[in-house]
Amino acid sequence: MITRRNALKSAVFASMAAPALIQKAAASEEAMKPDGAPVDLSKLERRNVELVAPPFVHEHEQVATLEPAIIEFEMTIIEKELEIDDEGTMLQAMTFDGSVPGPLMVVHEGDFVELTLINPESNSMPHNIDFHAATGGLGGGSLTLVNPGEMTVLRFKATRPGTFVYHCAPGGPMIPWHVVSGMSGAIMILPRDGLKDHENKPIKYDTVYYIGENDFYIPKDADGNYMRFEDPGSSYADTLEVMNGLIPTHVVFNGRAGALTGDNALKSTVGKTVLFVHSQANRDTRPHLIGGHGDLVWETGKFNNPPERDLETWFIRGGSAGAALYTFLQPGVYAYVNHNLIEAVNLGATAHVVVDGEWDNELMAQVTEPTALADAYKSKKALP
Ligand SMILES: [Cu+2]
Repeated sequence: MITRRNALKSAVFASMAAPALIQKAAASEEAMKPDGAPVDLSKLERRNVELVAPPFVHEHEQVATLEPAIIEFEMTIIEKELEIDDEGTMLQAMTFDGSVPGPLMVVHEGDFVELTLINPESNSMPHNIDFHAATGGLGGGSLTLVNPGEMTVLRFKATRPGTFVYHCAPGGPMIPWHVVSGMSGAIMILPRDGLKDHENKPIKYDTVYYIGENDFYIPKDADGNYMRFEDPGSSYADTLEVMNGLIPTHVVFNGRAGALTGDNALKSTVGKTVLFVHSQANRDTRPHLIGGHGDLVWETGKFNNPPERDLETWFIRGGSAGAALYTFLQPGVYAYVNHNLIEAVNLGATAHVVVDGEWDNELMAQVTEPTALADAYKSKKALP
């Protein structure tokens, strides 16, 4: 049996693999290019950005008007119990900055991301961060492992434009467990001159919504009721058993079933353009906007590739973040779902977008409202 103590030990063992030499180099302001030319980061401007909980995103420029800079972010890792559905099912969650998913960071290609990562004394586990956008050091994972009561600062250069997952990866079986406990988020690295369409023409969005999808694995007791645990460590053994069966009990957007429906529905207006950034750090998914489309979709999320057009459903590979741009043409309530409809409807992966505006009768009209079948039709089709 894997106890909490063993779980902690394996995570701490993983931390010992981090070479001290790399840590030292990472702490220096004097970086070196591959050709040996020094890069003096002390000359770069520093800009501090306050992160915002999803589905919202901090203010940012789409086309960079300023020179590349060091963009400072701060995240506090918070272990806390979260309710994940309307039935009161509880998860011993581990979070970046208190939200599931963690906040979306937005920078431009050529900027330096400098993250202060804080693991407060009140937590019970070591944590770290692996940025899929970063190069080397296990995405930063080998340089950022912090025990409760510690902090660390990681800097990496944003070299590839696109949407990328970040997640906790503290070593061994701790990696999938921390990820399915909520420790993932995304970063969007915009080209300095902004997004381009399939013809390489500049395009803009009015709003970004960040949707992080999670698969949860909540153990059941002998009576078939979801179990509740005192702390993350005591949930580990039972949770691992469900995880290894690969069948999630919940598949949700933004940390709980119903997180983005009802009063929390996303909002837009006819004529407005929304960029949906969708991440899944662990498992494949297939977003679909019921009644709408993906006008331009970067299915793999990487802006150096031309976007696909007019998609009905797009595929987000587990461990990646994609981006879909859509201009709303009709008012109404749209469901944004994972189009495995069992996961959408029964397990929780549904969001709503409430759109204001004028109905376009050319695009769609109710020619006859539902009404009793007329006798003429019955005889024509030989119906009873
Ligand atoms: Cu963690």
